[in-house]
Amino acid sequence: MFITLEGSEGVGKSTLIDLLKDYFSDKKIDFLFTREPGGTKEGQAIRKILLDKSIELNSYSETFLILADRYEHINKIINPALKKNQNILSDRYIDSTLAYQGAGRGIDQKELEFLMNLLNYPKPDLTIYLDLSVEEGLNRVKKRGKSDRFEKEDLIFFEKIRKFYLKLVTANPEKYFLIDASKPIDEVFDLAKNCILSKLNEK
Ligand code: Z5A
Repeated sequence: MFITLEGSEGVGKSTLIDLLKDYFSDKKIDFLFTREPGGTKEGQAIRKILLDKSIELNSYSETFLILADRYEHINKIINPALKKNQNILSDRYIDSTLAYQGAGRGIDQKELEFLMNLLNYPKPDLTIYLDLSVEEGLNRVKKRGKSDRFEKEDLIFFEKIRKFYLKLVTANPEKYFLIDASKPIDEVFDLAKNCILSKLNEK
């Protein structure tokens, strides 16, 4: 089972993943948790460049770095895990590229799809999307302190990203599970956990 988690800044993905890790480990259900960018050693080096506020990147250079990270991730982590029939949950995946580089940076969606198809990537069985107003997400991130290269973007950038995600999720209800991330974290966790368990039972 291949699950991905998506959403804009500060929606609570990392917080939710920590709770899911504890839950599945307690229940002795094997789950591999990984993330993009930075799911591999090579990806961690790429992640440093991507998040470094002092580095100016053209939108295409940013995209190529994201795709290099993903290629490493697919070949070194995701495909081997799927081959072993392991459950895997990735914090961000292809939809992040369509949302951030496509809707956010303005790269044509067809171009992005062409580039991503070169990666021959496995498709997720389920994507959980955490939805939150841009203002609330950025406020949460601000409280946490220090921002990265993406978080210094303006409100309009993140509004475009959220609008894109919502369009994608509404158009494909069979693939996506939307959670209102303004709910208390224990409710968000229950909704995500129950959705994953029912998907696991289906398989
Ligand atoms: N990126 C891209 O552009 N294209 C791509 O294809 C990919 C990625 C794959 C990765 O950075 C960046 O890469 C990302 C997009 C870009 N943009 N940025 N920035 P990252 O992994 O460091 O950042 P992130 O994925 O956006 O995660 P984040 O900023 O760390 O947010 P989060 O993990 O969703 O939130 P959190 O840390 O769990 O929570 C934030 C705060 O809110 C924290 O203080 C929590 O205690 C609090 N919180 C969490 N849940 C709740 C609830 N339910 N209520 C109240 N407070 C809460």
